[in-house]
Amino acid sequence: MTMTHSAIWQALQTHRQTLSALHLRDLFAQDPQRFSRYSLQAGPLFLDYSKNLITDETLSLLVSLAQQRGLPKAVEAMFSGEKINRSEQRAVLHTALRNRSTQAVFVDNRDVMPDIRRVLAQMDQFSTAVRSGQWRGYSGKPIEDVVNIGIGGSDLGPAMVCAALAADCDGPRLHFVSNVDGAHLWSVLKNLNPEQTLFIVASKTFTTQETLLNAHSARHWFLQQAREEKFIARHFVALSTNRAGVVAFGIDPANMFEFWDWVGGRYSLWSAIGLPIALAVGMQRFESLLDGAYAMDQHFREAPLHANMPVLLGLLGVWYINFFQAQTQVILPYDQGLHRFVSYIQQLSMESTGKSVTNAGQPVDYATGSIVWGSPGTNGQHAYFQLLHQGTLLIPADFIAPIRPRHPFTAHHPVLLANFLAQTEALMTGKTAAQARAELQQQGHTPERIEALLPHKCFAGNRPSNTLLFDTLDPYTLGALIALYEHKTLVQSLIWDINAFDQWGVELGKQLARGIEKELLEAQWTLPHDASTQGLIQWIRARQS
Ligand code: G6Q
Repeated sequence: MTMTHSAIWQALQTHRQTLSALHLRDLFAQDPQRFSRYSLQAGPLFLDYSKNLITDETLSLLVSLAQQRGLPKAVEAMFSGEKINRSEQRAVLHTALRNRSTQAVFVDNRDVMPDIRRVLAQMDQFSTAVRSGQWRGYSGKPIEDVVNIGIGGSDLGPAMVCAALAADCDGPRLHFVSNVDGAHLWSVLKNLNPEQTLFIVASKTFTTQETLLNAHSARHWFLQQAREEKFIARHFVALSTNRAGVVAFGIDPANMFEFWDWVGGRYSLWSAIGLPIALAVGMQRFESLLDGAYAMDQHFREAPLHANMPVLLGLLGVWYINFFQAQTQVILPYDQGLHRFVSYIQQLSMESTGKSVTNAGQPVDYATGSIVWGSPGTNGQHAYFQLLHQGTLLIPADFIAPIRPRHPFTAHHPVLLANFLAQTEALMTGKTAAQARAELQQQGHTPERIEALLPHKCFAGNRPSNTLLFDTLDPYTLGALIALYEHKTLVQSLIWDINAFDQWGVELGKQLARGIEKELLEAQWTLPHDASTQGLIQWIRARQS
């Protein structure tokens, strides 16, 4: 029997209909304990999920669904190294990278922890040498700028963390180049001195076209001034699983930081891919990031489903996607440091849950991943929040904020937090016609004008949101926050029985691009194309020649 025909799914559907007549305002009025009953602490994070379209019955049905889908067993399968990435026949062990206990973790009967600790020690040694100035460039000067060349999972994680921990950045300046558009590399290199620049070539496969082209161009730029190939060893390091590829590029294997096929790209910032983080903030803080993630891992593994933060977030997502047809989810960090966080979660969620067949290859008959978008508050309030408040779409929102800032302009923080709280309240309570009419009367409008304005001034409210609070955005808290969303993603994929760890959908475009590149450069046809693509190629060729 498929999931949508199961009794629990049907019960959720019936229950959802009964909620149509309810308003969150009424649910709060009926239950003075709603906030304390629907909130919880996990490690450094506090979650208030009371402003969701749920009752005790909703939660109990959703938890039953999770149980029936075998969630606890499947979670354990991941932690214990089973090959849950079935289409690629790989284990999924980003959690081993931040396993701060003495427990072994086995893949194919081999404990992976000694390798993990060896690479952590290598990262420690190298980052300390660079940060202290002991590691010198070819002309004897210390390293002042580090350029990470990588894309997707080899870029978004470290770039997001370095931005979030700006207050802790006390090492060399970090730059991230990802786009194959040469303008990206140029915008960074034009301001740098090759004598004091270190390049990190970050690529799990070491075959990614964009990264290799950027790395070759960076090498060329470097050698134009340094002249001698032997100096590459002091200025280029690699983060990869592909030793042969690294050597073929011309990077000394001694300068390679290894990771393994059981680390997915979008789950890799905890591995050697985190080297830019260690260089920017120091190894101790990088380890604190790991500690925070480990704390969330333990909570996820041990807390009962109904009091488990990633499970609750995952189930609430399923509730809106499958039973309210929500197609998007907005993430609103009220913390400027988290300005890269939404892009990071966008990849994590959309690459992991953008699937339409089950693990066994059967087409799904229910919605899976939704569109993740958003930006730091308060900017969005002056832009797209109008649609959140009065548009026709239901868009569940995650509001995220620290209660203490990490900058000297502390007087701004109450203003930021006031806006943060005001938005969640406005989305939930809305404004009734009676309230809007009273306001308009007070402003002295004529009765005709009041009636004309009234529909525009009412807010339906009843729009769901989660509120995530923490003390301050330090490495430990950030580690826990990222792990929370990783596990939320896993929970959803387990409910939907899809593989959260492959990404075959990105292959077709890559394959076609290789052929089209030849066609553009060599003016020959290598692929059969549709008329539109063929016409466009000819149009570009004609104007380039
Ligand atoms: C992530 C994806 C993808 C990947 C990039 C870079 O889960 O697999 O974003 O990280 O395509 O791949 P390489 O690290 O192999 O260059």
